[in-house]
Amino acid sequence: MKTQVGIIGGGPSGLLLSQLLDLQGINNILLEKHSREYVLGRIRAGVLEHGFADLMREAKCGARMDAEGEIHDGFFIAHDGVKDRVDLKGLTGGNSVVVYGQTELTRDLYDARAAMGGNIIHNAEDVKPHDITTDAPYLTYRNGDDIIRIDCDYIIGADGFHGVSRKSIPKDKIALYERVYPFGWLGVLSRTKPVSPELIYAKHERGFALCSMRSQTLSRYYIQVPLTDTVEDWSDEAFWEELKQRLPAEVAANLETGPSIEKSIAPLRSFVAEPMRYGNMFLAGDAAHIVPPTGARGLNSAASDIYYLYHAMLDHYKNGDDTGLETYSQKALARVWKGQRFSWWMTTLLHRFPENSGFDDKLQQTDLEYLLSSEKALASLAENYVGLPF
Ligand code: FAS
Ligand code: PHB
Repeated sequence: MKTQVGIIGGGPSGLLLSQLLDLQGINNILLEKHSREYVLGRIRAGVLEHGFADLMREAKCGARMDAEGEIHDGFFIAHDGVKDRVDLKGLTGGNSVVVYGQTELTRDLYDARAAMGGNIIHNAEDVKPHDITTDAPYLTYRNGDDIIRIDCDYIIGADGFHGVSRKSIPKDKIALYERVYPFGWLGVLSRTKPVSPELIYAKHERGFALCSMRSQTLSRYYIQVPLTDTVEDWSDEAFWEELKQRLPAEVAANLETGPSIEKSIAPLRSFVAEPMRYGNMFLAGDAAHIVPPTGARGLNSAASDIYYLYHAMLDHYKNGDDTGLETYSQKALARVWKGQRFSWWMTTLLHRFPENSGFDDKLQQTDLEYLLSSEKALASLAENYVGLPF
């Protein structure tokens, strides 16, 4: 088979790029190792920057997001028994975020690809990029006993943190930067009314908590847990009790509890691979970078990679201009690192670090008090949270 762009990975990054390119008549084939149902079974992000929402609309995949997603003009920071509102709209001159689950966004992308007859191959086993540094790179994958070859101009590694693309780059050609946090997030999805109309990020001596949602009947909650904890350690009752203890009393009193329909623990790490290009292979999304979800940057950082890659491919195929491709890694990383900084800062501000000294704890509390007392500090938080310009 031959195509212009070969994409590894059918998560949000790969799907969004595939859709945008197809709309411009740029041929692409996407290889996903799992089934569509398996991919849609993952519960992940929930907050979209306004830039990502615009990109979904440009990809003609924004209708359900606009109909069912919720515009949030602010969120709360709970601490010391009270909660303070961060007025995103007021602090950014009118910008907001869209609360819309990654699962639904991915479903919309799959539906749009199917409607356009997009070439998406599921259950593609042993996908491998070949001749990456030549002008004739190609992909292979296994289908039963057959090895299928796909010749392409470019390969996009959108295969997430555990994918094959980044690992196909020689170790002396890539630099890895990482910070692993000494805790994870235990997440619960429940068919309950959200406790608050806007998200609540809670700093508490027992640990961080987050109250989020997917709709007015579907709530998403998280609590910080030690890395040694397993899902089996946490009954629904134990989870709800711990969450209540970390929230201000008036919030806890209104918490509607119910059976968990999904419960999982995600480790937290900051990770960046540089550069995001090797030969004619480009890395995008979690294949190149991971953030702790505190700042809701993960999915949004993937979107900005796709924005840059999409315009670079457009300039190459429509105008014969390769500037975008040549500057992709540098431009994408400039924004990725700003997302890394913000996610690290939000995580450091709001989580309990067991190894902190008394001095560290005092600094952390002072950081929060300064933030909540300074319009300029809040404006900086807000402009990062709604999304810096692409
Ligand atoms: P993805 O990992 O979503 O998709 C990569 C795809 O490539 C997958 O479908 C995988 O099956 C496929 N693949 C992998 N290896 C392959 C191979 N060899 N061949 C073919 N296909 C292959 N972000 C937030 O903003 N907020 C959150 O709360 C949040 N929670 C998260 C919880 C978890 C457990 C995880 C893992 C991530 C979370 N994220 C969160 C980040 C997440 O939303 C990512 O940023 C987002 O999924 C990035 O999308 P992709 O880059 O498409 O990577
Ligand atoms: C979520 O709803 O899953 C969510 C929201 C905001 C975050 C992280 C996760 O910062």
